[in-house]
Amino acid sequence: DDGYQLWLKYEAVTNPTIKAEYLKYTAFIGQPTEGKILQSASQELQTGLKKLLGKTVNITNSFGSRSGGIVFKIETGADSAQKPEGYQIKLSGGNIVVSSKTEQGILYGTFALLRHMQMQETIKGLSIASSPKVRYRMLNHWDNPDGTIERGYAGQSLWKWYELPERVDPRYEDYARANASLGINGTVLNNVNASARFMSQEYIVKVAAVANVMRKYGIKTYLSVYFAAPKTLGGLPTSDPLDPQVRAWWKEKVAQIYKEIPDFGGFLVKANSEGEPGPQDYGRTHADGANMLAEAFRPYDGIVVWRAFVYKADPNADRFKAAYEEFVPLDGKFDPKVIVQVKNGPIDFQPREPFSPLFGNMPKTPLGVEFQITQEYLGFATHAVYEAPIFKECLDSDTFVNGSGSTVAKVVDGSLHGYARTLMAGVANTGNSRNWTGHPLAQANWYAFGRLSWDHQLSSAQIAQEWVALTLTRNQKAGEHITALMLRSREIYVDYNTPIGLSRPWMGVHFAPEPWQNKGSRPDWTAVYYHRADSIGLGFDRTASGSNALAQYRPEVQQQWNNPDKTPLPYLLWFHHVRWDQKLSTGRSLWEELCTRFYTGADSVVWMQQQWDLAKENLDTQVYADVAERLKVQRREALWWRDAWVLYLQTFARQPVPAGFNPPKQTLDEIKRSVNVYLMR
Ligand code: BDP
Repeated sequence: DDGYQLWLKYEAVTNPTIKAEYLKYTAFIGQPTEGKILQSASQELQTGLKKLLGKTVNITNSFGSRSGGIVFKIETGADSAQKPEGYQIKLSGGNIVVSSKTEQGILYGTFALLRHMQMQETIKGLSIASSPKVRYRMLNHWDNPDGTIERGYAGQSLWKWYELPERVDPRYEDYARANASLGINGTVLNNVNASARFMSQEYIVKVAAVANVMRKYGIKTYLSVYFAAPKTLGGLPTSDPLDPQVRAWWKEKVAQIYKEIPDFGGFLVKANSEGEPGPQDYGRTHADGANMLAEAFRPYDGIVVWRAFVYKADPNADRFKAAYEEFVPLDGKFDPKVIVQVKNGPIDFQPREPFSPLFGNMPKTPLGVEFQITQEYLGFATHAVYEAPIFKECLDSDTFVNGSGSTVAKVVDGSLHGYARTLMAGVANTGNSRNWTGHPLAQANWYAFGRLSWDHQLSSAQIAQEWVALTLTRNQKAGEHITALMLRSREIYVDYNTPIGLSRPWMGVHFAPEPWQNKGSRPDWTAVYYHRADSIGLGFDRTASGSNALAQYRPEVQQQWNNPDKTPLPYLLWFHHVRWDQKLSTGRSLWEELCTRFYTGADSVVWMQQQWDLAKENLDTQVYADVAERLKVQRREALWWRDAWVLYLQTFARQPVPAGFNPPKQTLDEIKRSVNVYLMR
């Protein structure tokens, strides 16, 4: 198994009773109209049934009152309370009926039915109904026009711009199938650090060729835009959003795009962030910039997704507070076609962050959440980190804006503030590696993001079990070992990487341990800015005695985190500068607790290896070997992280490694040298 099929392997059904049940409904596939998306659904069903049951089932338009088949039914408005993309699957008139108000809903229902069959579940009394909780369920590709991927660890970009539009790689269709099977309905093809070339006619026709494939699977295509394109591409003297010429240029541009891509999704914008141009270059606000683009979309269905990932190079500021400070004053000022996209945490996709204080504090502006699926800070493609618990931790966090139970999920799905447009975005981890994601287990993160974007109430465990059964093995015991490994993997990673609320958004490669890094072109691009280690202690004081970032949260949230004695350990160093000898709730001092985490975290990778080995007999040999080898790398790198942190922090704490743990064999200088190798050109 080379991993190419992802969770769409459709392995033959082995349970004879179940197989007999399914076979009763294989006389035909009833597809009532010729719609393109319905055709995709029929084809997928035909492919799936052939592999699951070994039988080719014919697709027919004229099935009248025949029974014994699987039938698609488009419901007319009145007879269903479902959202347009929702579906129902039930037994009726001797058929399995998949119904929805839209073709897209039928496609999602078809994938749900196939999932049900892959899991070998009975269809007696079958009745499944499901609707997406969020409207825009989107992948963000950070893919560059030259084929590289920013923070991508699975090879080169899937999009072959130099071959398009004439040659359309068949892989685009498999990409679309995989996403549609999860309910993902949008994809942004290019990096948020955008190239203006995507706004040229040359590239628009290339994008249109990709969009033609996506459309068959209900996926809309979006582009990231370079805010200064009116100047660089259009030759205008300015890109000022209030300049009439600039506004006219964007209107014209959007019209040009819709000519080639009638269902174009919209724009994603990173502006005035990390050196990207934006409205502030002209003394205008984020709202001015976003609203100008929204105006260009007025005649169309498309939207503008404006990112809130901003922080200024101010040596005295706490980067944590930046997005809130810039965006909260703009609440209510955005055009209804704008969604503001907020990273899950206030800084930058760390292994653990508190939820962003923007959630709940912009009741008049639809806020979408942005998760990072690609493992920029999670060990690239060599560490196994199952991310559903990271996504869930944010979604389940209580903002308390409208009293208790005001979770981030309720902000994002619109139920708290009544947003009409709701969005969940994930920065993709795909590339042209044969198995799509580099690390075979990283496929589960794409899967989990997609499933949660449809239904954020699914549990991490349920999603893991599902993914394992569809992708790796249906053997129950083996599945239990693998899901156990997956479910603990994030905490294990945090323990050896950033325990007790440490963070690590330093420069360099985001791969190697560099807690000593103290030089950068700005203070918040150093490691020492974040951990604040000194002879007294460790951590960033964000209470009133420090940056007071905590004040951006509701009082109930502040209460959870403002007292260092009561702050849960996972968040402690996010909010407090704690003395090395301070006794923690575990009975250990901060220094002892840190060492304990670093050591047990790194040693737990051995436990992960054992779990994987216990599943060996029930795994494909190629997949087994690939993951086993990557776990060896992970073990080596976990020790590297442990030793780097322990030796570096020891220079401040000036205490021995606690009894029971073997002090690192290498010196700090030796580790620094090994890290520097990764930074050489
Ligand atoms: C950071 C990445 C950087 C991205 C940036 C962003 O290091 O490559 O461009 O986020 O989200 O995590 O814009």
